[in-house]
Amino acid sequence: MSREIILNGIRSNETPTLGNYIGSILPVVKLQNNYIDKYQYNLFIPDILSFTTPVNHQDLYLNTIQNLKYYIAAGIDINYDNIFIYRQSYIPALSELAVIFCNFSSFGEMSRMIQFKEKSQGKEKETISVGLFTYPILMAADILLYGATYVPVGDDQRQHLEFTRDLAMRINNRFNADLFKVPYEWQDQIKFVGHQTGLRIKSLKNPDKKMSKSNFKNDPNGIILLSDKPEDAYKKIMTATTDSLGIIDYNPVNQPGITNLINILANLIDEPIEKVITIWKGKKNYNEFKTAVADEVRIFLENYQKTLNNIDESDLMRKIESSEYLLRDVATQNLYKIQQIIGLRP
Ligand code: AQP
Repeated sequence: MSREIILNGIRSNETPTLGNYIGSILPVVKLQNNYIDKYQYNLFIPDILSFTTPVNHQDLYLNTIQNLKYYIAAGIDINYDNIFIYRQSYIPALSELAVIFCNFSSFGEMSRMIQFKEKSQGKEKETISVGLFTYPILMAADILLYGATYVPVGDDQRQHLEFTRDLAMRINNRFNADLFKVPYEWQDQIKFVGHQTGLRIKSLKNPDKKMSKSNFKNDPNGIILLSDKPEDAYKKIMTATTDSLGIIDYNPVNQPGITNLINILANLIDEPIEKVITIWKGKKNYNEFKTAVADEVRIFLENYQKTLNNIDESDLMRKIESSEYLLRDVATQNLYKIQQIIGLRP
C-alpha cells in the first residue's frame, strides 16, 4: 500500500445527481482508466455523514449499497486489488479520529464553512444538526487517516479540502511530527483531473444554485438524478432556464444557464470546454443547442442505467467486505500512531 491514494466519496442520503457524476464519479473513472497502476483508489460511501441532513433511515443501508453501484456502473473495475470500496461506518477508527480532530478544530473555522451556511440557511437553529456543523471534520478524518493526497471533489467541497490541509499542517506542527500527509492544494487537484477550474453543475431551473441531490423535492425539474427516466431527463434539459440574450456564449455571470449546459455537454462527450464553445459560440438557436445536450444526456442515462441494472450484487458485496477487512487493519494501525503522539497511548 505504498502508492499515493486517491479518495472519493458520495453520501447516501439520496440518489446521486448528474452533478455528482460529472464533479466526482467521472473524474475518478478517468483516473482509473488512465493510471490504474500508479495510485491506490479509496472509493467509499460516507454513510455516517449521510444523515447530517434528515433522511429516511429505513432506506439508508440500501441507498449506501445502491450508491456504491453508481461507481461500478460508471466504469470502476472491482477486480483491481488497488481499488478499495467501502462504507465509512464499517471503519470505526474513522469516527474516533473525527472526535480527536474536533479538539484541534475551532468553532470559528466551522462557522465560516459556506456549505454549512447554505445548508442551514432559513432553518430553525434547533433543527440544524451538530453533525452538519462538524461535517468537514469527519471528511478530514476520511482523508487523513489513510493519507490520501488526491481528493477529486466538486467546487462546492473546495473549502472543506482547504480545511483538511490546514488541520493536517496544524497537528503536524503542534507535535513536530510528520503525522499526516497534507493533501495537494486545490489548483493541483484540479489540474490532476484535467480541468482548469473547479466544477459545479447548476440546477437547470435555478442556474445560480448548485444541482444538489437533497434539493430534489423542491426543484425536481432543475435536478437530474442518475435514476431519472432518460426521456424525463431529456425534457428537463429542453425546459432548462436560459436567458433572453439570444446568442450562445460561455459566460457564467450573464448566461449561467447556457454555461451550465455547455459544461454538461463537454463532460458527457468528453471534450474540452473550449472545443464545445468553439462549436456553439455565436449560434442563435437555443432549441438546437438544448436538443444536442438533451440527446447526450438521454443516451448517457440509457447506457448507464443498463449497466447499473446488470451489476452482480454478490460480487460487489465480496469486494466491499474484503476492502473493509484490509482497510480496517490499516486504519487501526494508523490511529494507534496518532493516539500515541497525542498522549492517549504509551
Ligand atoms: N452540482 C455539483 N457539481 C459538481 N460536483 C458536485 N458534487 C456534488 N454536487 C455537485 C460533488 O459530488 C461529490 C459527492 O458529494 P456528496 O454527496 O458527498 O455531498 P454534497 O457535496 O453535499 O453533494 P450534493 O449532491 O449537494 O448532496 P446533498 O444535496 O445531499 O448535500 C462531492 O465531490 C461533490 O463536490
